[in-house]
Amino acid sequence: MIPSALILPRQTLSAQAFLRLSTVKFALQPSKSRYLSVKRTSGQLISPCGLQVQQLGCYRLVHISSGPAMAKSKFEYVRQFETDDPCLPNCWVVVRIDGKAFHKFTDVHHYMKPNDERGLSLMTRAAQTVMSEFNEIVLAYGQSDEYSFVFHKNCKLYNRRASKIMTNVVSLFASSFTLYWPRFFNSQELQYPPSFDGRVVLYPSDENLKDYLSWRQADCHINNLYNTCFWKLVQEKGLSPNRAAERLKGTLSSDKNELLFAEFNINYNNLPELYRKGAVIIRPKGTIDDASPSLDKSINNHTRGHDARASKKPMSVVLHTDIIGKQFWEDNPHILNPKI
Ligand SMILES: Nc1nc2c(ncn2[C@@H]2O[C@H](COP(=O)(O)OP(=O)(O)O)[C@@H](O)[C@H]2O)c(=O)[nH]1
Ligand SMILES: [Mg+2]
Repeated sequence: MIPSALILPRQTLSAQAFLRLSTVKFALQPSKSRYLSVKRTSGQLISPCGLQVQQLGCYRLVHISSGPAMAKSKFEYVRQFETDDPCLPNCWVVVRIDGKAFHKFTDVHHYMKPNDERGLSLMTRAAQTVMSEFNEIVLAYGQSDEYSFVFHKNCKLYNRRASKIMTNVVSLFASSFTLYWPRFFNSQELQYPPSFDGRVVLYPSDENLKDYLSWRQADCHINNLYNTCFWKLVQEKGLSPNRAAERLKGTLSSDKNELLFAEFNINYNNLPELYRKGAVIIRPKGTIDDASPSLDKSINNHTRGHDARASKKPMSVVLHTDIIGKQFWEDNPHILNPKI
């Protein structure tokens, strides 16, 4: 009969001893307890054969190795339900995060309308934290309550597992947003924890990627022009929100530009570029990690991130510039091709 536990006298075990019990491997370390007691794992037969004794001492069980021969519990099969979600090779990986119900969050926290410089700068600070954690990000673009992070098309981060990449980005972004809140809002307290959704989108060509970024910047422009007119009508002309919306219904960009100029003496093109163009974060040439594995597997993630964030190196540059035209890409060819 096989005992459910083996009680071994202390003198029989050693510092380097490995007790091989059937397919289960136990590593032993010194212990103050008098005996080593090895319990039977469920369903596994334990036999004391293979016990190697090199040195006298007293040891306790500290670790069950997880090598290929490791014993499996009867529950192990549930791992088969986990699915892998690798990003297609050779595609740009874009992670976009977006604030959850930020119409309410910005109201509760008294954001300036239509743009709050503190809120937008806080978003960029959180995005910079994400960029300093992941060197594989070649560019980030943000506007309103969203940020897009572009990972190099050859990046090997987390074996390109989409959910692993995306959840790491979104959770670090959210925690950084919360951490840095007081720096931007001073004594105005955070009323509740903000959250963000995240998604991964793959773009197979440079053109597709540029068009994606152009789409987000065009969205920034369209919304900002509309919101600037809307809030001017409400705040300075005293229109109700419904009336202001009526007034702007069906208008073209040129109509809105004209409205701002004629009624408020505002030249839209003179408004801050942060509001009109959003924020583009890029890295200085030579600092993009385009293909190498994201980290030495032996180094723990936290150490890596901590080091990167603690570093004083200028890891990123924030621009408020046009990324729709060719000029930006001609001026910064290293973004798409770090080898240049
Ligand atoms: N007042 C103000 N509101 C902002 C600012 N940035 C973003 N928002 C709000 O955040 C919303 C973001 O849009 P969207 O993600 O579609 O809406 P959500 O589902 O409520 O997060 C905008 O509609 C605004 O209400 C800002 O700088 N100032
Ligand atoms: Mg949102």
